[in-house]
Amino acid sequence: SSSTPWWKTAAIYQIYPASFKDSNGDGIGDLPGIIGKLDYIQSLGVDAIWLCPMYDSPQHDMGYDISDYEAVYAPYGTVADVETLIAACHERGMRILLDLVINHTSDQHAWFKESRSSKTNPKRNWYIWRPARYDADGTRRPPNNWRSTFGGSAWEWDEETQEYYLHLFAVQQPDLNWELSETRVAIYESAVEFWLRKGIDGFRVDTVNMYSKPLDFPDAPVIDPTLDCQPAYSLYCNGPRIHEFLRELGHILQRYNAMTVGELPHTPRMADVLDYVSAKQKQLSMVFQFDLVDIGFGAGLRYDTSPRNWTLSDLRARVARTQALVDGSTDGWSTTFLENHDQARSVSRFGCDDAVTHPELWERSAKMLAMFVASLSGTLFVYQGQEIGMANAPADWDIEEEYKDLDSLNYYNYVKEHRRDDPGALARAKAALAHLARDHGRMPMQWDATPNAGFTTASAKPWMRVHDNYPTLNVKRQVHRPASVLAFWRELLRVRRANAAVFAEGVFADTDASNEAVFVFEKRAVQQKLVVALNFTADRQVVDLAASLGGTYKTLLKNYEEEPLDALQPYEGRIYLVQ
Ligand code: TEU
Ligand code: CA
Repeated sequence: SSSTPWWKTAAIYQIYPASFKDSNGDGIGDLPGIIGKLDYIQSLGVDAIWLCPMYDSPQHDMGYDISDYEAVYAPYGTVADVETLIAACHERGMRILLDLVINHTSDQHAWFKESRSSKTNPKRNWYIWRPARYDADGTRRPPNNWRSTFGGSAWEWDEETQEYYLHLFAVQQPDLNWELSETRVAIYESAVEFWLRKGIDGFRVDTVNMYSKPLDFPDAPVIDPTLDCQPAYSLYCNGPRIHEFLRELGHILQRYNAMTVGELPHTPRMADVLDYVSAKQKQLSMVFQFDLVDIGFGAGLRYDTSPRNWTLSDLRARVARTQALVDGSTDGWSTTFLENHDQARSVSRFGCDDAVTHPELWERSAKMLAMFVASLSGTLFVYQGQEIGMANAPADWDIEEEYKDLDSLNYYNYVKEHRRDDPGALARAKAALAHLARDHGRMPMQWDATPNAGFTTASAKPWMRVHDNYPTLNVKRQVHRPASVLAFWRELLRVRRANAAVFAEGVFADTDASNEAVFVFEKRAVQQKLVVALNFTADRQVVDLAASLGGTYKTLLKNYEEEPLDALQPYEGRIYLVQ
């Protein structure tokens, strides 16, 4: 209907500027590179793009450490290039979202430089400063035991002014103090309205549930006694004033009719999620919930885990829990996604990623996972390279040499230093990172089979190494081949759009929650239903689809020719429409 917002049934393509396309041979992707590929993006059939941070930044955390909200990181281009990109998207009938990172700034932002300059500076309280605690013997300790997301204490001592500042992420990412209305107004003016006035259509909102801290800063319970500081998500996520702040931000966004997708980690209760996205609350349009992609991570340190440490029954329980928000029983909305710049590649986590020696299994599993994510309800997000089945870095790549993410490297160095007595520790850390590191999603986009995969010029040194498999796995090889992963995604997005009521808004039901090999689920709409059958294993599985398919049905999508109702081949997937 005319009152349905554009974004509910949309597919949105996420771009990581450093790794998408380099236009000038410096080895770093850039805005002109993106502009030159907009026809390709449009040809996929997506409605919008989300551009990861392109703001000025010292790049300790790939631009999530912003030193100036109103300027662009010079290697990416200029503000004028962003204006050109906005216009070029709109000319093609696509919308554009920017990334809004307002939990913290860079320590090189002018606001923080002032704040740390003295205790009496007018911007001192724009960040979160606290005195030390002292033990009886005079040992200095941080205000509490919180651990930062990237390791070590969440508090950094400032020699100059003899206080600690809070950083939930890297040391170079001090948390803003949202308690002060003066600070909030400055954030809205600089980070939010500066770009809304340029005509963007909305924001992906970073760490949207962390702005309101409990002001007594309680210690986190000790969940791992071997760590000197503790994960404290449940204390700083979803804090006391968070919804007041987001309603305030919402007033501004509504003036521009801007759409928002908030990043909502560590929020397991669906009632809490609904508070952010309920239409009558007027806070966010939708959120990213991490229930599904967090599967297989460790509870204390995220990478304290082993590869493929998940079960299908756990995965389907996470799907069922999150789909309940978008089944029409609430006035809220959410997303469906398997990849982003913080995740390893989905074919490596859930399928077969060996495109060179097992091309058939790789291709089938990439298509099966595409059917999986696209047939769930919610706004669909596709991450660059996912549409061609890009894979994790080879497991034998040297971590210290090739990985760039501070999260990976901090973890690796922590294990090296603190677990010397445990002979297997380093090998386990390597295996976990080879499977789950954020680096895997950040490798250069593979455009063709020329040196450097067409990401940059042949003689350039790309900022991150190009995957060894690029001669086999690249856009050029797939773009005109009807059986390719890329062609499959285009058809899938077309079919999803044509049947949006059941694909994007249908009611999910699992058919056999304890099955550890095959995931068969239904999606119901008023007139029709989907039956989606997915084999998550590399073996043939016996199934009984006839029971679910009663009535007239047709096959909308599949990744094998034959379609017997009593068996699924390795990584086979089918989507049936039942009327
Ligand atoms: O991520 C925030 C977040 O909570 C996590 O998903 C985080 O990436 C993960 O737990 C770390 O291993 C956002 C951005 O997406 C991420 O790239 C940034 O590093 C982070 O915020 C800090 O701005
Ligand atoms: Ca460049």
